[in-house]
Amino acid sequence: MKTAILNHLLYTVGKQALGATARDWFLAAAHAVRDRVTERWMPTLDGYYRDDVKRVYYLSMEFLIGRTLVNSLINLDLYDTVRDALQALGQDFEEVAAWEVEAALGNGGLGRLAACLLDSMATTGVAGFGYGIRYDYGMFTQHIEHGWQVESPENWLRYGNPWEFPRPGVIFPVRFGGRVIHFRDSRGHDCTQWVDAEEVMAMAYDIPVPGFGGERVNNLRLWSAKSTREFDLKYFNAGNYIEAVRDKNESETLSKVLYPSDLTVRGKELRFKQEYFFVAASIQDILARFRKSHSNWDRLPDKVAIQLNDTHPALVVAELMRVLVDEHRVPWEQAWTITQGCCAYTNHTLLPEALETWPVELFARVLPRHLEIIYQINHEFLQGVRYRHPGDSELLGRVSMISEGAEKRVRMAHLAVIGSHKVNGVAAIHTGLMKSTIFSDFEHLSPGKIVNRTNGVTPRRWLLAANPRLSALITRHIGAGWITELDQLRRLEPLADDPAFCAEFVEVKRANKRAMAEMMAQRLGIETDPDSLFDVQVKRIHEYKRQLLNLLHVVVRYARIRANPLLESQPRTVIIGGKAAPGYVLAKLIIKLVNDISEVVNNDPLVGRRLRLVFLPNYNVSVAEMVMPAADLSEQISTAGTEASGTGNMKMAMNGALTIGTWDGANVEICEEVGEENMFLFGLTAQEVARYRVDGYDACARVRANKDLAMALDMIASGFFSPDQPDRYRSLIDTLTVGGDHYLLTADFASYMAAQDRVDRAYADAEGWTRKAILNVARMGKFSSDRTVIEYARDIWGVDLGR
Ligand code: 26W
Repeated sequence: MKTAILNHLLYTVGKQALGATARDWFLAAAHAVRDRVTERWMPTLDGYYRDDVKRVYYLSMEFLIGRTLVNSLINLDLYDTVRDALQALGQDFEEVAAWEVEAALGNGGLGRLAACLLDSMATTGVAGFGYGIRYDYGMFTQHIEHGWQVESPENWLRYGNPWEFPRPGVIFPVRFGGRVIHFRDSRGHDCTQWVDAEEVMAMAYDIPVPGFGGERVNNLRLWSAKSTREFDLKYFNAGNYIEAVRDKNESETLSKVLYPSDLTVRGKELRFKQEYFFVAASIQDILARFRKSHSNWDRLPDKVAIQLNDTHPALVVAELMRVLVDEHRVPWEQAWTITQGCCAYTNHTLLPEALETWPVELFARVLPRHLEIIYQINHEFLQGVRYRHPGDSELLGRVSMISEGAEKRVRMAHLAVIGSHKVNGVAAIHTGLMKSTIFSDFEHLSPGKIVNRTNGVTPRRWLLAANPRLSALITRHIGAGWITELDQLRRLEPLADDPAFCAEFVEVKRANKRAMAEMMAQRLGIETDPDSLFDVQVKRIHEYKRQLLNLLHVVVRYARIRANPLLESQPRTVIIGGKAAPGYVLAKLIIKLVNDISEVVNNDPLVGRRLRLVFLPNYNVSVAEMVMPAADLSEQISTAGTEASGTGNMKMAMNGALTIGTWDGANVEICEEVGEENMFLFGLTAQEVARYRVDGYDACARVRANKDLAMALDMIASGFFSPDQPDRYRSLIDTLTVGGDHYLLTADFASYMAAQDRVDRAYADAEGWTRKAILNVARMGKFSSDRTVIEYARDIWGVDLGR
């Protein structure tokens, strides 16, 4: 390994040991590791050809991979080897590893789930291929200036990406615009052609994805936009060199940047083009691979499963139809059976503002042929509905793929549902709500199509790699089988009553908290007490996730200390982290509020060690890897019925945090596993929330009726935390009162405060808390993404894993 690293330092990086920077050492080590990954990658792909296996294609606009070095070392069992080799070369492993820039090609939950599923496919034995976009700029870096979020672009490829293989030979044209012509060919067949379109090229970059144990290495293929040769020549021949290069730039903007907003990207033509860009390239690649060993199109669903990660790749349905019908002359009916047989769609959100629709006008301009195909699919679908439900014209309007109104729009979710053989939600409650709300008509029309696949997270990254202290402790007591069979953690249960084990467990948590406290002191200049309760809420900033509810608790706690300076109070460190979409004004205001409150609280000598509030800047995968193992309390407090699943809830519980949460998303199933006595659940149920919304309720009356709530809101609204601009939070607080409090913070407030009191009391009983924390770890087996993948494989992908 030493020689391998030195060789790469010299021949790949072009440096000598003398004068090599830590980054040079990182690159050299990464290449040495990549060699080992590559050796296992080729045989894996060869084996897939040889055995003609069914391939699973996971299409996602986002892959939030994070850093790769440590994960590869762990999956290949090379961690000690490389650490020792670097040591022998005079380098500190952790310092070198810290130079890796993470691949942040995603916003949050949806992108991170895609990365966890890739790891689990490679580990459990699925021939799984990711397809996505190689954004030049991934998720922005968040800086805090005067308490406000400031975004800066992250040029993550500046020093090269050692994990990727550019494939200049794998390049496909993708067309936009033009028009459609219909004609009859010499044999009298009706034909359709899409002509006069502009062309952009999609070039492949491959990233190997090693499974745990290193036997199998799958592939993640990301597309990058390149201008076409013809494009250049057209202008060049006209003598306009500068124009040619300008246009070249423009066509390459397609893969320039990730839209940094989950939930809404309204009317952004570039985003629409990005979606088609990666869909069209992926379909060409998938079909070319199929055609190497098959000639019968009917066999496609036996060999190809295409999973749509939300509706962002839903154009697959229309594109696959277009290619089969227009280019390969497959009869329409047959093409439709094939398309439905291949596709399945995962829904990740119920929020109406997040359901993608695109104006028909935009379709007509950018993808005219696809619009025709969508109309045709819709026509046939509605005919079937009309036949089964004669006279129900309202039903037709509700299920149509086109929403009528001032502006006609294509409903991408309906395209995805109708074009798929299975549709899934990501937690039991979420799937139930899909069936009873947004997709209730489809549930009646095709019972059994909508199924649940509860999310999971990979225990390799989120326990083994992120929390080496806890994983060593676990392995010492129950062996290493849990790494690939997480249910084995159950064997820890009896140890919850073993004082020696408990003592070790406490020591692990304390060490993780100390490391976290050091980081906060170093990077943020905030001193925190590692013996205080670490209360953590890390996730995107959203009204529905209710970071504001968390802040109300902090304010009440602070006010109580001020009102009674001698009050005994369980010391707390409240940590909040997350990015706001750049255009989401209220979310950015919430970040400023965290910082304003923390400024006051952390500098108030009256408070002493009893309370700290920390905003953790630039929350990303690497930060998460440090935070998850240090959390005591996991805040999962979304309005019931709004968080599809959540996955941070799983990561924290797996690392021994107790959850304070609502009856939402996967919290419900975590409760089923770990037991309600080991969590702090509170608040309205999804049914109650729905009833409140129908009946309407008086938020202002709620505020008047609760002194703590009224006081906290008044302190914030009157400028107590923002003396430099007393009305800064007026608009934010108004959303909770005169604004109607859509996310029901005032309705859940009292119940949340009561749950926080239970937390304090439970934490005061150190032994009782430790027991609960151990039982949380022991009972999280269900939430391995290996289980999730196995469930998808069985009857969505039709892949036999021999289990
Ligand atoms: C159109 C722009 C856009 C971008 C992303 C719309 C919607 C999204 C995602 C659906 C947002 C997202 O990340 N959803 C999260 O998915 C996770 C994985 O299933 C769940 O755990 C989270 O609860 C859900 O919010």
